[in-house]
Amino acid sequence: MLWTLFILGALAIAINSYVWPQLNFAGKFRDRVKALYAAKAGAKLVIAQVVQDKDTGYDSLKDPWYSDEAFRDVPVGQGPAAAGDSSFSVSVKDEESKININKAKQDVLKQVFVLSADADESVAKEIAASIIDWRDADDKPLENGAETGYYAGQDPSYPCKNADFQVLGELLQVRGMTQQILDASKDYLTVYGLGAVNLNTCGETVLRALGASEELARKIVAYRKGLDGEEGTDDDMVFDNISGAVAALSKSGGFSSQELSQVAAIIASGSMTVRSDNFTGRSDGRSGGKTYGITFTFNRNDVIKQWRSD
Ligand SMILES: [Ca+2]
Ligand SMILES: [Ca+2]
Repeated sequence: MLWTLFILGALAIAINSYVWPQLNFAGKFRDRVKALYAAKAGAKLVIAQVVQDKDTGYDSLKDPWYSDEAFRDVPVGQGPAAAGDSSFSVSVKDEESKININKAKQDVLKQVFVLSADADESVAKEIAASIIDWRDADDKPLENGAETGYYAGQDPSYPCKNADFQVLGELLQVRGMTQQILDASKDYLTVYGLGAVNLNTCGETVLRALGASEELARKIVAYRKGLDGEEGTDDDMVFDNISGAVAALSKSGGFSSQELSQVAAIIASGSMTVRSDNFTGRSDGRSGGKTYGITFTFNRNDVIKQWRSD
């Protein structure tokens, strides 16, 4: 009898010290898995929203992938077991709102680093020329640029890639680039797309890097927002055709002839479009105290180009 009590007592201690933490761990693991599936559900929703968006020949922030507010903090699952249990929040941005480092001209690249990272003119020039050298096939350095001849002298040494950038992180291998400049500029840069920037979606910094004055960039974004001053709402002004953009701005009456010719020059250089084909989404799943985040890039044809969880 005494022995039985002793054994039961020992069992209770064992359950407390060993089994209970395991159960708790299992609960945390379960929450983590639920958060993962919530994040995946969010990502699928973002991709479906973009892929199903009817091809109108142009893309803008008025499109549902940007303007649909139902996209924020969506609870997952139905019924009492799942209600309020896990949720996700998502966002998406088109890559054509940014400058493509595989396609952009040298002066555009230089301007991005000056404007976004406050880089010295000479440093920005060095990085811009070295980006062109990094991606071009030849081994002849541009003025201020760098090819294998330069990188061979580094410690450790490495060859110049002489091919397109696969990820923005590769920029850290380019002459003159620093982590600080990359951090400050990366939101304006991309490695995806044909190279033309979408006039409907790009921000002021990108417009300025393409050659617009500070005032003109501000005015274009303000024009796009419409009277309510907000992007992604019904009264937004949308460019449905890049060749009609100057006429549309002119009709609004808010732009000087000098500003209109600035826009015309940027368009004539071939660096602007009204379309977006590549998108980067972010989905954060939550369950219990656990979170799970996914960043993913995909195109209109449902091709996943990058998928990363943190
Ligand atoms: Ca080269
Ligand atoms: Ca608006």
